[in-house]
Amino acid sequence: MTGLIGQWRHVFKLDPDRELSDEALEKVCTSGTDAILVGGSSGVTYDNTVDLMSRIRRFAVPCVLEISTDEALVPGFDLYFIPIVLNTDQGEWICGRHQEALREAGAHLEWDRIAAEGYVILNEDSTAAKLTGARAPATLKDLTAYARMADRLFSLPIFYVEYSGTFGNMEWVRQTRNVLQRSRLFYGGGIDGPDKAREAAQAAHTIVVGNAVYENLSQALATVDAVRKL
Ligand code: 1GP
Repeated sequence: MTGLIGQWRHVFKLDPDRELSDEALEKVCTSGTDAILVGGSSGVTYDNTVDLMSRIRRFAVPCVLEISTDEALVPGFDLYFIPIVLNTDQGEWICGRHQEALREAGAHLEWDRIAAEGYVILNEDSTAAKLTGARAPATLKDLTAYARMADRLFSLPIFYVEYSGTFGNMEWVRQTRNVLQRSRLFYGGGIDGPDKAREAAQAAHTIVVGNAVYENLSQALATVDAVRKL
């Protein structure tokens, strides 16, 4: 199942803590995107995660939970992504919380449905950066060092370049993708329509569109086609 990730070019990220009408959700799920990623940095609970999952489940699109809190570890998703923040010195976000969760649930997990994501958060003003104490890499060399760490040292299936809320430096993204041998580069942040989607998809393996779904749905939906036509 995790092998599928290698084919993905476009993903929508939906936040269980934000409102989305049934009509909007249907458009997102039937848009032709490769998967729906469910996750958020704040306000994610078991109840709002179950609720969103069951609404997405009415459609055939693969549905993935990005686990941000073990309180919201809801069964029934196709895949589970576990973020590991590489650019923080707060150990709880690297392996502390993960170890605690595995102490309780580790013996019962379906490991072929689980993939770790090595995150580097570049927008220090984002909720995710503030929460995890992430410090943005100052240079491309710093960023590619994290990429090699994810790819070679830890063999992580996903290296996630996270600019959440702001559009990043695509030249950095492209050069970072080029150092990866096994990890898939996911790029997320500030993709608000087809032009940025195209630019980001030329730099990254997989692009993630989040906020635009809530801010401007038609522009968000247009990102799918923009990537397909590349
Ligand atoms: C957030 O990378 C995703 O985790 C998407 O970012 O919300 O800025 O699209 P945006």
